[in-house]
Amino acid sequence: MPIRIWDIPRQEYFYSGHRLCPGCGAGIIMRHLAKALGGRGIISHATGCVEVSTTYYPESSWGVPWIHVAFENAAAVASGIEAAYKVLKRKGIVDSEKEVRVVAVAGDGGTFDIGFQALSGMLERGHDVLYLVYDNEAYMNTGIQRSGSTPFGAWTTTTPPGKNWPYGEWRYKIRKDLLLVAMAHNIPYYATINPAYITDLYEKILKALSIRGPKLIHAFSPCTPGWRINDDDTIRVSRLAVQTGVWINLEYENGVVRVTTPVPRRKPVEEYLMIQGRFRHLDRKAIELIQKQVDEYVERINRLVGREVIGPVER
Ligand SMILES: Cc1ncc(C[n+]2csc(CCOP(=O)(O)OP(=O)(O)O)c2C)c(N)n1
Repeated sequence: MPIRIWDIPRQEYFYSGHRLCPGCGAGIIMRHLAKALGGRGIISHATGCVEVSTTYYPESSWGVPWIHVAFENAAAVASGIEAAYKVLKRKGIVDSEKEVRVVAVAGDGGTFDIGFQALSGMLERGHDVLYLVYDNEAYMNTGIQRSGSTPFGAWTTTTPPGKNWPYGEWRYKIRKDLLLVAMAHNIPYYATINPAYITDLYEKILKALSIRGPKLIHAFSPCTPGWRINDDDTIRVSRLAVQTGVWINLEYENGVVRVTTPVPRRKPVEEYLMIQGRFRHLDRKAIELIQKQVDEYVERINRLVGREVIGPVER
C-alpha cells in the first residue's frame, strides 16, 4: 500500500537551527532522508550548501551519524564505510545482525561533475550504498556557478546573458541524464524525487534503503537565491516542474522504468520558467527551444516506459 502523509514518522533526526535559506528545497529532502534513516545509518556528505549550513562547528543539525568528506569523494568514503562494516561484522567486532545503511549525499556539482568518477566506481563495484544527489542545478554554495546539470537558458554567474550568450548559455544542450547513468551501470534501483510529492519522496528513500546493492536517488531541489524565486515558492516551482514535464518522477528497478507521477496533460513550460528570475531574460524563441527540449525528453521517457504516461501540452 502506498505511503500516506500520516505514515511519515513525526520523530525528527534533522534538527532546526541550521543556516539553510528560508524555503531551501534541500532542507526538505534532508529532513525526510534523516527520518527514513532513523537511527540505523551513517551519512557521508560532500561539501556544498547543505553541508556548510547544517554543521557549523560546534553545532550540528544531524541526529544521525554523519561525516564530512571532500567535495569529490562522498561515494568513495561511503564505499569505504560499507566495506569496513563488512569486515567488522566478519571479525565479530560488530554484531553481524546490526542493520547499517550507508548513505552518500552530494549536490549536483559534487555529483555530475567533480564526484562523478567516485560515483561511477561505487556503482560499478556494487557497494551497498544509497547515493542521494540534491540537484539545485548549479554550484550554489560558492556563488551560483554553472554545473553539468544546469539547464539550458538558466542565468548563473558563469553563464550571464549578454550579447555573446543571449540565453545565458553558449550552446543548446541537454544536461547529463542520471537515469541513463544508472542504467549504464546496471544498478538495482534508481529514482527521481521532488519535494512537492512528499509521500512519493519518502517512499522511494525507504525503498532504496531496503534494497541491497548500489542505489541512486536524484532529487529536484529548488534554490531560492540561485533560481531567484520567493521563499514561499519552492513547492509551487517543484510542482510546476512535474506538471510541465521538466521533471519526471520515476523509478528504475530490475531493468524496468516506471513513472510514479503520471501527467496526462502537461502545462506549457513557460509557466515553470517565468516564475523564476534565472529565466526571466528568455525571449519567445528561447522558450520554444526549451519547450522542444522538454517534449523530446518526455517522448524518450514514454518510449522507455512503453506507453504515454506523460501527455501532450495543453494550451
Ligand atoms: C576539489 C574542490 N573544488 C572546489 C571546491 C570549492 N567548493 C566547495 S562547495 C562548492 C560548490 C558545491 O556545489 P554543489 O555540489 O552543486 O552543491 P551546492 O553548493 O549547490 O549545494 C565548491 C566549488 C572544493 N571544496 N573542492
